[in-house]
Amino acid sequence: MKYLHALLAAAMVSASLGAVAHEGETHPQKKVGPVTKEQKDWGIAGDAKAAKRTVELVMSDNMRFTPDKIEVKQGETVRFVVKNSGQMMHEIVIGTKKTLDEHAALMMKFPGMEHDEPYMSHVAPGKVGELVWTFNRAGDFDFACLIAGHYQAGMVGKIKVAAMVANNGHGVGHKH
Ligand SMILES: [Cu+2]
Repeated sequence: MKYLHALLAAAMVSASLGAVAHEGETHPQKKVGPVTKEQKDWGIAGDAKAAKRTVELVMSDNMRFTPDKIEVKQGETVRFVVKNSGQMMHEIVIGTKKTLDEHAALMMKFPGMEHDEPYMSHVAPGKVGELVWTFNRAGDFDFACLIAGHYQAGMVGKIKVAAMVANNGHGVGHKH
């Protein structure tokens, strides 16, 4: 605060001297937490405004997602609306099989571990959670509930991201 006051005072002094060169500097922009958009192998955090498609999922105490298979096109931003129909906490975490395996192992070791990233949503019983994700990379990905024991009980699903078709036929990976 002291620093800010000093800044403002300095700004006012220079303003009164008619020497304000950079107006913006008198209003230091506070960083208001939009999520950091970090490119992951399975995509990047999306903007709700850009989401043209909503996928509804249900998580239940029988350790299943419904549906458990989702197909999207590369570049598509999807808004996931995730309902927890059970009596216990569930979550959805998107990733690759490898990252989810690793993360699940950590959750078994540290069940109380707090985690929160733009590619996951924790949903209390009876509640609905949301997450918006842009699938800008093609491939086969997974989503899972990583709460200790749930992943191991098979609470997983698949996301297939179909590669964008290139006009000239080049630059598209081989099909499996
Ligand atoms: Cu669960």
